[in-house]
Amino acid sequence: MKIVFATNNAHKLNEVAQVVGEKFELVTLRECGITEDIPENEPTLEGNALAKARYVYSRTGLNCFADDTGLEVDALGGEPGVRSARYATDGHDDEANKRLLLERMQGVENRAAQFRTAVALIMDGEEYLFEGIVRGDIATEEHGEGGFGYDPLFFPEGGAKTFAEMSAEAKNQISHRGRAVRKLAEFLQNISQ
Ligand code: ITT
Repeated sequence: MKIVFATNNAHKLNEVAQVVGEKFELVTLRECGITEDIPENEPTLEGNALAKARYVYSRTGLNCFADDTGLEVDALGGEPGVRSARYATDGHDDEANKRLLLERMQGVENRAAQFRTAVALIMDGEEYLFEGIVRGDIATEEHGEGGFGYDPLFFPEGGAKTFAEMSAEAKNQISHRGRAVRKLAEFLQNISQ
């Protein structure tokens, strides 16, 4: 089954391709001729994921899904949340975002946080949502070179390694995106049988 994954983030594409394996052929935005940035102005992760999927569906008519992810920090009242990409600046400045997070968390004892992913699927015009969450803790400094975004600052599930210190497979096993995309893959498999 061919399905469009509406993302411009190559790291996400690799992670998701690994989870869905051979079962689905992922079509990229570029392959559908969509090169412009898709607006993400909704107040929730679910709203943004749906907005991205609707944009692609209306342009291509192809079955598609999109994800929106946020890092939700307990001591910051769930921030940066839906604003995770634009936390420090208007753009996707990962370095500035991590610096600002460390600054806001300086001296804060409660370091509990979660990554949350909302996946929106549009299949034959019907809309579906899937969610994946991983709880963890915010580090006091960066650890590791792998992953992307906030990964060097997040210790998942009480572990001693950040996502940036784990292999892609190990991250996918327990990550927000791995969990949400496995639900999506199961759903797609059930309806295609
Ligand atoms: P899209 O094209 O799919 O929209 P994006 O990079 O804009 O790609 P998001 O809006 O979902 O993706 O990302 C929000 C922010 O959260 C952004 O700063 C990412 O770097 C960060 N992020 C997303 N997934 C992450 C993950 O698995 N680990 C660490 N940071 C992540």
